[in-house]
Amino acid sequence: MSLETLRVSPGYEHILPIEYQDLINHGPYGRQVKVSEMGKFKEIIEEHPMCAGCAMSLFIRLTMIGLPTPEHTVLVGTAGCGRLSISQASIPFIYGNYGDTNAVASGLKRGLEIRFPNQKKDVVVMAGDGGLIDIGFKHLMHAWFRQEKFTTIMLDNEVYGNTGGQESGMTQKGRVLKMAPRGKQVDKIDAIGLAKVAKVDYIARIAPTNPARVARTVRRAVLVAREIGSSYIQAYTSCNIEYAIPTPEVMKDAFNVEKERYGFEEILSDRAKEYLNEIEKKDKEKK
Ligand SMILES: Cc1ncc(C[n+]2csc(CCOP(=O)(O)OP(=O)(O)O)c2C)c(N)n1
Ligand code: SF4
Repeated sequence: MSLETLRVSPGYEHILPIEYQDLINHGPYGRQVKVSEMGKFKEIIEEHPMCAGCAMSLFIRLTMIGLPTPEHTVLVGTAGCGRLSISQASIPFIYGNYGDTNAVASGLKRGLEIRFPNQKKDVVVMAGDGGLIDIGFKHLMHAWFRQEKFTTIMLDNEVYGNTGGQESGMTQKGRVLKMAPRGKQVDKIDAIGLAKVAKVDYIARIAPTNPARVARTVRRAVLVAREIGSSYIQAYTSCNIEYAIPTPEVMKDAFNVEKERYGFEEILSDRAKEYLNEIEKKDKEKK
């Protein structure tokens, strides 16, 4: 997809739905939108079938705002709750088999580089903790070791939400779930630590408590993956159903978890730091 393929051809305006025209004329394609402007532009994702109040759906919505060039982005997802909304976005979406996302994204990014030598295309994987750290573990790690240039976002709700509450490698030790009635026997996997071992160029841990920070983190991760190497965001996105969090308490839970054990952390390689400094300096000069 590109801006040119999205634009309405002259003379066809009257037959295209107003929703589409709105997206092209007042959406985030071709310009960087801000979280503070939410409600004033047409969003890339507006409707989805995820549970009401789900923090994961909020995080995904903010991710769409952070993408630096949505018109040149391809999203890769898989089975799990997140794909229910990611597949509704006005961005090409590829459904990898459960566990295969990071192998699919590796090939996709390489293919796009050959097909579009003059236009950078961003590839972003968004998948659950089960999809990435359990069944997708080998593809996740190998893509990192190969320094593949795409972004992986783990929607870490610390459970298999979509299939009714099995424990994942990211579930905390001791947590009792519908399908882990004895409580998890082993520790949560240190995926951030694994990313460090694999020398991932940009690593962030985040909870959806600060919308502008989510968008900025996504932007930085995608920019690093565009030019430098792999990037990884691990996002706490609670499952109100499986953890029985009443909908009005979802944000309170996010703040508590952030304070206790999910504080914002950003780890950059020297080359990623240098690259982002340059871009952000230019952005400031433009303002
Ligand atoms: C190869 C394969 N194995 C198992 C499944 C069944 N399955 C669908 S979603 C899911 C769990 C999703 O959990 P997670 O990846 O953590 O995402 P969440 O739903 O919690 O967001 C499983 C096991 C599948 N679709 N494909
Ligand atoms: S089951 Fe949990 S993670 Fe899935 S949509 Fe519902 S609240 Fe969100």
